Amino acid sequence: MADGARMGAKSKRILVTGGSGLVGRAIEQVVKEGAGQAEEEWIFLSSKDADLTDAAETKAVFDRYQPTHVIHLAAMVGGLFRNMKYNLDFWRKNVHINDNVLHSAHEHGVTKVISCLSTCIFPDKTTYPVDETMIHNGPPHSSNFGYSYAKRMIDIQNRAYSEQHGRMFTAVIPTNVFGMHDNFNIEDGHVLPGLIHKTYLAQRNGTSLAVWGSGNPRRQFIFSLDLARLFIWVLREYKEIEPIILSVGEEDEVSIKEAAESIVAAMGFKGELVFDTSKSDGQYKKTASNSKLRKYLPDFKFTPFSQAVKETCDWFVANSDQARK
Ligand code: NAP
Ligand code: GFB
Repeated sequence: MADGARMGAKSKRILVTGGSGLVGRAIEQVVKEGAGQAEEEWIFLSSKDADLTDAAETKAVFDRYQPTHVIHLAAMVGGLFRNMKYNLDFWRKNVHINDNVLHSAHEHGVTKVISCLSTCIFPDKTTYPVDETMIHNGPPHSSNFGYSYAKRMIDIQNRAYSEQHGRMFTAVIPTNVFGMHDNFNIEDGHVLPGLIHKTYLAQRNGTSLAVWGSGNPRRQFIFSLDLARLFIWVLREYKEIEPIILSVGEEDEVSIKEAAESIVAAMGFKGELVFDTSKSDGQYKKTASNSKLRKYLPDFKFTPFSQAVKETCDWFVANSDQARK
């Protein structure tokens, strides 16, 4: 179909790659709750629709939907321990996915693409807080160099598509995300879903809760529904090629120990917390500044951390059978 002019098609067709994941499901929820607009058609993809590491399958899904806008979330994703095991896979899969999606978007004349970096990709040796100008200022932490370099290449590609073809391809840099529909797998997932799952099992089995590492590292956590609302704003209002950090403030940074205690309170766990220091701490901190975001959205309200943790814990307990784990 020339230029995607399908009979009765809405004027804006927004393709969300990685739409079945933590962030994608949050965007789907806020769109359903009214954040969408009449002229918009939203399409949420999973890997069943196309393996985006494959160029032909990527082209086919773009041919099928003829998107005008793309929110590009699809990636090989994982917590510290999965990254430490599979740095090569994180590099290769994500480089292929990103090149296929961005090039298909270019070839299909997509108006705007928003891709996803992460605050864990910043230089390991750096001053704090990190900001958007510092992405390429030095090597990332050794634990996730594969993922980090693959993500950094998105920023390079965005600049190249802008310079050579005038494309509006940009990116956001979320901090650690958590919420409903996360990956609660204890080995491969991130810290909050991992601790929620472990607390659930400790409660059921009457055992202690093993927090990995010292509990001293520090993180800024953003609730997936807040990130989703910010994604919708970026889609509509953000016009820079340069990426923008989407994170709670520096003052909202908590230690892993404090995060574990929030989960314990939310789950009503009465057992013992044990810190397994034989496990890696990973990056001690990656404190990011959200001052660029605040210049645009000074009044945006983040969900209080304890409330977001409680909502996530309640969701997991109610959906533990079908949750990813
Ligand atoms: P997630 O829950 O693991 O979801 C990943 C999504 O990507 C799923 O929809 C998955 O499809 C899809 N996907 C994976 N490999 C694919 C492939 N080969 N072809 C097509 N689709 C594929 O991840 P998430 O936490 O929502 O992350 C979304 C984005 O945010 C990622 O780009 C990630 O790097 C970024 N990010 C996440 C965090 C965080 O803390 N979670 C922090 C910063 C940035 P299936 O469901 O079919 O597997
Ligand atoms: O979310 P997480 O796995 O990844 O957090 P990062 C790891 C930190 O939490 C380490 C501690 O300090 C761990 O010792 N921790 C304590 C646990 N208990 C647990 C647990 O049960 N599970 C896990 N996973 N950690 C990732 C990057 O870094 O951040 C990824 O490697 C990605 O590439 C992600 O960008 C957002 O925050 O350390």
